[in-house]
Amino acid sequence: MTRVAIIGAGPSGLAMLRAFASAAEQGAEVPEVICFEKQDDWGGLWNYTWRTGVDEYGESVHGSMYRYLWSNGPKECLEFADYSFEEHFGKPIASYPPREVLWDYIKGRVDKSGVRDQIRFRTPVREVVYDGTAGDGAGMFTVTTHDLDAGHTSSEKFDHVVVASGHFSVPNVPHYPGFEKFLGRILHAHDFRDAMEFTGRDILIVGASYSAEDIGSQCHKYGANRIYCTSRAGTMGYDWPDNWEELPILTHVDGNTVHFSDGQTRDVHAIILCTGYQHHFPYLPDDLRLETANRLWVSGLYKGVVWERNPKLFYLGMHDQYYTFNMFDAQAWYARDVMLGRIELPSTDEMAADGAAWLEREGALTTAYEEIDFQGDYTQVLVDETDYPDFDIPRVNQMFKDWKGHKKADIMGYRDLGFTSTLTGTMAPAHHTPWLDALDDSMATYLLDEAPEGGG
Ligand code: FAD
Ligand code: NA7
Repeated sequence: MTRVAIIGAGPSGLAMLRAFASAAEQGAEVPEVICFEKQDDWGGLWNYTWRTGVDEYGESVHGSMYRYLWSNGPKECLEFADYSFEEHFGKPIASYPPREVLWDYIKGRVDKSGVRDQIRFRTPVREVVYDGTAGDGAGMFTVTTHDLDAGHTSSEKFDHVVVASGHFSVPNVPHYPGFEKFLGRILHAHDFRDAMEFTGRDILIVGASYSAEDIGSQCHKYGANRIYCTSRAGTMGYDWPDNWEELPILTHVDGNTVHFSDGQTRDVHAIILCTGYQHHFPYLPDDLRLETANRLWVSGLYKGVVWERNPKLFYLGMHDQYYTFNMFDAQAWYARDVMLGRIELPSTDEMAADGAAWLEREGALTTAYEEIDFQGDYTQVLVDETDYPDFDIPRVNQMFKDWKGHKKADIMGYRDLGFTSTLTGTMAPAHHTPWLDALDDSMATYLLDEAPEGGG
């Protein structure tokens, strides 16, 4: 029997399990599928951990999410096309749920599919080796894993490997002169856990993307005194609260004083490096390893999924993301259909030419709206080639564009607005408490119909 190894049980790996389960439900003969997950539960980044650094086994901590994290995009843009939020929660909910709510939703679909026993938890993959000639189709992968409970490693053969280990976990940590003598705390966003640590403090945030924006917003919400943002690329351009200031890139640090390229200085208690992440696959050899920056098109992957140099290997979730869960699903459905022989791959040259065309289009993108359309078009291609339920991608593109506009209009208030599900047609109700006042991010409080006594 054909055997498939999936590396990681986050949203991408779970999409792969769900794709095979869906085919099996429809009577298809599916391979034996085993998913290896280094953490002790599923959900990937959505499975919050308080730990930083290394875990109880000495493994690097995967989690980059923090307490009080709320979705930074509308849930209607990521809804699984085969499992609506309304089906999961039994009622309509607001558009920007906190992390625990989204984790529950992710778990709900795979619980229902009965795939948990296909996952080996606390089992990091240590090495993947292909024993044939790349591209000959005859070889097998040897996957070596470490059972952390039993404390031993073992190797198994697989026909296919699906890499779904994420790419927002291993931090990109730049150095600026004077960091080594800074008189406060320097941390990367990956290790940020609780904004209350910075209540009353003056902080510097380095970077100008999602983490900078959201960690800064969290710190403001939980009472940071002053928030300074510094970046190479220019300002984020939002209408920030009065205690927030955007500055040019820092040049160096002297004691607690940060110096910026225009000669200004500010004194801070802490520096949070929101400087992005690395695609990092220490278990893969050179010939199988994807190397890329965080971008909307990734070279070397046909349809963004198939490793062109050895099409028995697949990657999921490797692009920079507007679309998330539903795009991972479409990718998983595509990878499944290649593995099941339902999709025949073209020649290596044709795959490369297809990728080159996407890369060229990506290179010409100049606005966020164009980027959204680009990723929507890409997702549509995968949906069209598989039986993943068709969902209204032009509407989702429009929701992303509206979301951009809402943020521009009110960066602290955009989460209070709602969107209509493309699956159910239901307009999301307003949450009982505006995001800026909602200090309790628990699922229990979030799902209440009215604000609890004392505030939500
Ligand atoms: P991950 O969620 O990273 O899962 C990868 C899994 O692989 C993990 O469980 C990990 O333990 C496992 N793994 C890693 N290495 C190994 C190994 N060697 N062996 C075995 N298992 C391994 N997206 C949104 O849609 N909305 C949001 O609001 C949002 N907020 C975000 C906030 C933060 C701070 C971050 C970092 C990301 C956010 N994202 C958000 C994007 C996020 O990347 C996706 O939602 C999603 O988690 C990606 O799923 P994944 O399965 O590809 O990767
Ligand atoms: P991103 O989106 O990859 O952004 C990384 C940011 O870090 C970006 O603004 C970069 O600016 C900046 N950066 C990178 N290196 C440096 C150095 N050396 N100095 C200054 N600034 C630097 O990562 P995020 O963490 O924001 O978002 C990733 C995911 O997490 C996302 O899905 C969110 O939902 C949460 P640049 O443009 O390179 O100058």
